Amino acid sequence: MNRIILHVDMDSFYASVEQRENPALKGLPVVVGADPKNGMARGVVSTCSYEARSYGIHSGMPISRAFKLCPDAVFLPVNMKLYSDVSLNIMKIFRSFADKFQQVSVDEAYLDISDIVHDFKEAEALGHQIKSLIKTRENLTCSIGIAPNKSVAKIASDFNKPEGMTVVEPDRMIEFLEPLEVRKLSGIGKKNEEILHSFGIRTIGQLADFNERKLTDIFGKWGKKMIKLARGLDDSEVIERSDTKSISKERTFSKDIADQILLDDYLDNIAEKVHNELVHEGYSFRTVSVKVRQEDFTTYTRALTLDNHTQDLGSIKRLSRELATEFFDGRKIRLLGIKLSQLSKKKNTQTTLDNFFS
Ligand code: TTP
Ligand code: MG
Repeated sequence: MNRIILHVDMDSFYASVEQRENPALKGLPVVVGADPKNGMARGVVSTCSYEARSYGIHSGMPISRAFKLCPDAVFLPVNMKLYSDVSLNIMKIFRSFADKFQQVSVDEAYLDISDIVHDFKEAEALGHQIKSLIKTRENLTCSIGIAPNKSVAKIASDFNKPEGMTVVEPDRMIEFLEPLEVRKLSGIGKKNEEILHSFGIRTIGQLADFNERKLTDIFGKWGKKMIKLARGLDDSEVIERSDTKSISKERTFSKDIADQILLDDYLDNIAEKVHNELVHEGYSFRTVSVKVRQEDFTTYTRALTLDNHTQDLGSIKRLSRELATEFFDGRKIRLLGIKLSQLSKKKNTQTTLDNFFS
């Protein structure tokens, strides 16, 4: 069956967030990265606004070089906490459009929308919806690529940046890929590009037509894969890596609490909040962790892992009480938190206790 894959990537992400936070920076060359120290510093450029790109500045370039190219640019330090918060928000928006969702970096994700739209025309309409939601909710712009597979969708989202929307239907895929530079294929970096150039291969079309045996002699297994990608063949699936994802909530009390009944109540309340988010995002969990911070700021965590995934609120309440009880002994507590991890999209309601660790 033909798939429809959407790849979305935010435009000049860190720099756009900075411009959003401080509208006076809109339209200016903004460079996010190391402090240039008047051109004497060593660090690199993390990213820059499109205005700064017109001076030749780009990600990974020494900050001293960026300073030479445009000394009047606005140079800002990396504010990772801010970008991570925005990243969480935009990922939530992307995720709300498809069950099959895969975040690939702080600002990009794949959505398998094969079961959600009938054809590429509808897919494009969905792409516009995503863009407009990102604009109205987060006041940011993104670029979208839609294609029959992940590899081509990613190339397509980059094709017309910023604020791009490129749809590559199956019958136009080869025509789309052929003239592009080999570097556009994911996995082909500077080194591989140089090797390919030395064999006279500059475009994806030339790579697609190259002798497969020769390419495997040069690159091994990767050569085979490279040719497949150049021919527009990629059957890799959009899979959410839920193993790294977790859902957590915590509460710092305005006054430290020692009363066990009150602490139990607060813990139940936090359990309800994490449970709400768990259900809202359609996950089940296996591991519950509890975080307890005492009045002197010493912080403890305890965790329990179940045999099977579950979505059950009663289990979250019971297990978190079990884990926290050793701290509810009259000592004053500043903060309580619950984290659910080992998440899965599957729903299973068994709650057998498997192992206990702290
Ligand atoms: P990218 O999506 O590669 O770049 P971008 O969003 O800034 O610009 P565009 O997509 O419009 O071309 O990376 C996302 C963020 O990751 C970027 O804003 C900053 C960070 N990043 C680095 O810190 N170092 C790097 O070398 C790169 C490429 C990105
Ligand atoms: Mg980006």
